[in-house]
Amino acid sequence: KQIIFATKNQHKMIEIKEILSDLPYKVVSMEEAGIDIDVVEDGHTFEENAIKKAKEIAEKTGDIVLADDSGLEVDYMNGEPGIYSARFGGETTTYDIKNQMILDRLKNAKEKERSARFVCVIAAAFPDGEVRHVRGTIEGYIADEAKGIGGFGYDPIFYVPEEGCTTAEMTAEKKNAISHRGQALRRMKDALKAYFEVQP
Ligand code: ITT
Repeated sequence: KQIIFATKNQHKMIEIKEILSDLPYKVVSMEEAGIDIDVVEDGHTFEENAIKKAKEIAEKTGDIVLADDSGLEVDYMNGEPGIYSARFGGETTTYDIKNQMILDRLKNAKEKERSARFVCVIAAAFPDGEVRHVRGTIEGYIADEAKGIGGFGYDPIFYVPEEGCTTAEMTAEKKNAISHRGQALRRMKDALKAYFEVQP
């Protein structure tokens, strides 16, 4: 049996495969499954978007499909970029520039005002029409400057006080152990196991 993960983001896919490596099912990307479907992300919440991505691909393929909708909420920016994290500053703008845009917006923000979080919602759509979703978050602060070369996206500016570094300065193992995506996927693993117990 295989599970399709409905993402076109290669960085997410690497983290997902690592975190789900102990599942007794093969997790394949859309590319590996030979599927090229664009889902319009027009929901108003991470949940709506994740469920939409998973359901549309599941309806077209008949497989069990997981999807990830995630983003960075910056309190000083009233929760932006949030669900628009991928589109923030323009779809083709590099993350060096997007990260600098956020640092610039916060240049007058005091330390306490720099709080932020990564959010990840994972949705699962099953062939019988059942849909499940789970959420994971990690709290942190927007750093004073970009640091680190690990991870992707906004990782160089996301500072985790407990670790004393940004998520881009952590090993992949460390990030997966504490991240929004790691937490959400471990919750989803439990939901999948429960589903397979009644649906062998
Ligand atoms: P798919 O929809 O194909 O999965 P996407 O990149 O468009 O790929 P999203 O719409 O969920 O996915 O956008 C999530 C964005 O949030 C992502 O592009 C990053 O900019 C940011 N993001 C999410 N998780 C992150 C992480 O672990 N580290 C850094 N940035 C992250």
